[in-house]
Amino acid sequence: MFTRAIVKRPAKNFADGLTTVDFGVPVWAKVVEQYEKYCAALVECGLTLTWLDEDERFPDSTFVEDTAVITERGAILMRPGAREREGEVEAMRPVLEGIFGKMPEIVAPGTVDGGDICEAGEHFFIGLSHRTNEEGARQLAAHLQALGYTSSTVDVRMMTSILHLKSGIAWIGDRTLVLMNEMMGRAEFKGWDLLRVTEKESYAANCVRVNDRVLIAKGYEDFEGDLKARGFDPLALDMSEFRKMDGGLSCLSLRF
Ligand code: CIR
Repeated sequence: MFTRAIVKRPAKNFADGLTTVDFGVPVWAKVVEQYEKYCAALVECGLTLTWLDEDERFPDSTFVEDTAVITERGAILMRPGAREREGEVEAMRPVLEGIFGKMPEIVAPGTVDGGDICEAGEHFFIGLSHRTNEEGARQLAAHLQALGYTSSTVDVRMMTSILHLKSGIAWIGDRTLVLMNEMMGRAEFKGWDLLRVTEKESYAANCVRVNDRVLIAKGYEDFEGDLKARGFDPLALDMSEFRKMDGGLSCLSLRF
């Protein structure tokens, strides 16, 4: 059960952030509208929100998930792999310290983006990506082990279709992992109950279980139907403007 989430409003220069996709420039009015609906959805799921001020120094800083990993047993500060985003952690630090006290953190030369970390109950999948390096993954695995969790790595560096591990997978409870088609058959997920997302609905793989609901991107009807067929209760949100900046549902909040 989650009771809280930390969110950070998009800055006016959101469109100046990093992106690898070519879906056009985000339309500011739509960014604001979609963001408000996203936050309202978290509240609808029962969460109390902590708002951080927007920060134009970091156009990607609304994607708060990349700055920390929060577990039931404590939080860990990340060290984002894009130089432009490194400074974002400093705004998050006092907020998390106020809640969790002093935290372990990833230090140089390690880098880890929270978007590469998929919690699955007692186990964590750590994506090795162009943002998360082997040293960062090693440090994080040690911090998680100290908290009593197991972890394993999933190398996605050869994949051009995703930025982070969680662009392609999500844990939605018990032994169930949502997996983009391209990752089906990978040995790392053997023994898990897999819910496949078809090639054409790939973006929908970044979904978020929040208490009784599963937040999903709007417009992916096959996936929505598959979730319902398994007894889940999806809540669909338009993510078009965040997708333009390589963002998804999980990136926009830290839930705990
Ligand atoms: C970036 O490239 O860092 C941002 N434009 C998108 C970050 C998305 N974060 C996430 O998936 N956790």
